[in-house]
Amino acid sequence: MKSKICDILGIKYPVFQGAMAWIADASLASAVSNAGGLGIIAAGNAPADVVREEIRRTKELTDKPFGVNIMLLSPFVDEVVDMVCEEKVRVVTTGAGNPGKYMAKFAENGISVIPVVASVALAKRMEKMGVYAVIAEGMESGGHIGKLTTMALVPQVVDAVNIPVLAAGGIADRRGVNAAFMLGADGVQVGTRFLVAKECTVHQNYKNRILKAKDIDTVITGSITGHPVRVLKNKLTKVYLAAEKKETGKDEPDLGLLDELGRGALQRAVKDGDVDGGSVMSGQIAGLVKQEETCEEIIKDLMCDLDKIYSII
Ligand code: TUI
Repeated sequence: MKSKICDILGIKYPVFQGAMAWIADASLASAVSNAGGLGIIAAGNAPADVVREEIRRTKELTDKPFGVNIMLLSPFVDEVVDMVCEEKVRVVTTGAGNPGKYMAKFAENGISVIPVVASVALAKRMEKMGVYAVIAEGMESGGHIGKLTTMALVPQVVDAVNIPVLAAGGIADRRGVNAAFMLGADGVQVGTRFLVAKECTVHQNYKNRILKAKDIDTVITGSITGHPVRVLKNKLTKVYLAAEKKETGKDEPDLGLLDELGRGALQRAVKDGDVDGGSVMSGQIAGLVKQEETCEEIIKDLMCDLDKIYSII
């Protein structure tokens, strides 16, 4: 079994680093790419110039392939799409939506598009639009999530499409990687474990929360607003979940209050280290993540013995 992903993208290991908004910058992405995986810069909600700067820094820090993730709920999507084309980024992953309206532009610029999908229907639609591969992401993941688990989603997507499938959600060690390959995936995307990488510039308080998290420590906020987000439980989630339940008299939750509570919350946790009042996005697998390591150590550990088992490398 040879992973199709590696040959075409020019990477050594079929491991993508999950795009984490405000977190996945040039430092993390270049370290992952230098270690043989695919480092990914997260555009998140940032304007194009901020992301351009990270792309240029990454080009200085690595000569290996890397990607940019475009978060489709961002108000800056259009300008970020134009900018990744100008910067001749080779791989674009997308999240939190359907990248359909940008596909022609990506194709004109020779960009390989790899969208995150949370359902078979979207995977099939994406295949028809000519994407290079899909990332089937289960709801074990941190951040914005769909409804299905990795175990249920990945094999159904694998059977439904004829393009490579990467598995994401709940994968943080070689057992998870093996399981993904058993489900028919051609590669994996890993987020939470790279959050505590030595090269990851997230605030140390955030890393410490991940390192001490237990299996049952995440909750899902935002179900009511249609944008469910998995985060570690803290003071903010207590208030937020209570506000989601609270009725305003019109039999509706107080959407204004929810908006206010959520605004800037991720940035507060990532940059200021406010892990009580901020949003600490994390996958369910955080309980397995016990030490800070370099990206090279993480990738070697994820891939350990896999080459012998599947001769994928
Ligand atoms: O996008 C993510 N994870 C994210 S984005 C993010 S920033 C954010 N903050 C607050 C609210 C919302 C976003 C933090 N984490 N993962 C990829 C992902 N995409 N997960 C699920 C999906 C998805 C869900 C539904 C993709 C497409 C979709 O349907 C689109 C359609 O039109 O059918």
